[in-house]
Amino acid sequence: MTDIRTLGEFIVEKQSDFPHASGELSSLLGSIKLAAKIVNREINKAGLVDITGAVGENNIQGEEQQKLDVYANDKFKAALEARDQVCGIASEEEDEAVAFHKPLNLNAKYVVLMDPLDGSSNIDVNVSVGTIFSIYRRVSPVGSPPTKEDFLQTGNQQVAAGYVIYGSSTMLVYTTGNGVHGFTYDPSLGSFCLSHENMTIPQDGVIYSINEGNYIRFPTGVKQYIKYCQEAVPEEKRPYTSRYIGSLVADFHRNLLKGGIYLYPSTASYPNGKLRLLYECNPMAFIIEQAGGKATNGFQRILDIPPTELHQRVPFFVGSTNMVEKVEGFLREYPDE
Ligand code: P6P
Repeated sequence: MTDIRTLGEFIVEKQSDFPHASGELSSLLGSIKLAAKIVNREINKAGLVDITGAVGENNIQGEEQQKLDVYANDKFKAALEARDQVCGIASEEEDEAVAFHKPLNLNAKYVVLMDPLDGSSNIDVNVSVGTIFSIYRRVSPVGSPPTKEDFLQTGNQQVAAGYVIYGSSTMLVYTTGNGVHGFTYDPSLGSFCLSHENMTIPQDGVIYSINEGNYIRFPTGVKQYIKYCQEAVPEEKRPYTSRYIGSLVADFHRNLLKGGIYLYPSTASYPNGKLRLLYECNPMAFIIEQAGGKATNGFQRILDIPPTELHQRVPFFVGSTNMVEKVEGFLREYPDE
């Protein structure tokens, strides 16, 4: 008897941890698992088929849409609609929220917000990319289409969140509020197998991830933090190291395993930060808190920020608690007018 525990088995096993578990959330997570396998297959072929070029269109972010962006969005959307647990989705690749209209979907309890392929500009250079998802119970009455309020819920209302990292191996990491669990895809089995149960992030770390090319317009507190990391510490060899992949999921995942902090503060190009609150920061914040870490906008817990619009951006500091609190200290000590 092997000790392999697949994602499907684990979800069902843990179903009793989830209040009012009726199997619907388990089935919803199963649809995400299916779409992840399909997207993983295409990403692995990306270098071989003409699917990595831009489609010549821009998404609402003004970013050139890569074919795989669109492909991933379509596959996750279709998988979520097919399983009848979701009444609608919001996505980085969709200007507006998308309501599902089949009768079974109208009676569904959940909405899903996602970045179907984060870091997609890295695809053509074979750098890891990821899918990020966030799940809420709808607040509007079942039997009707979802409303804006269903999608603009505060992050602390999430019932589940997770990401898929398409890297040297493909992993799915998720939480339903009972710890963080990681599953590694085994293509020979076609299954995600439990590889990292109860993931926790070290309280401290030596890795900081930030695009220092934006340094000139960083908040003073962030500049002070970088200086703190780089200062030679006489009694110690240089304790910190800078690691920035340019793909949130990849930087986040490494820091979750090893300890570290990812910083995307306000910059000249992104005065409110670049990352989106609803489908990047909130899910990653839920995961990191469940793993014992911290996520703020520099002054406020990410999960407590009330959303105002679907694609809003926030400054984002996420990772080992001691490191995030160090940055918060510098931001308080060196306030910018
Ligand atoms: P920059 C990818 O577009 C992304 O949203 C994150 O995955 C990544 O960490 C960040 O933006 C990279 O942004 O401005 O450093 O290229």
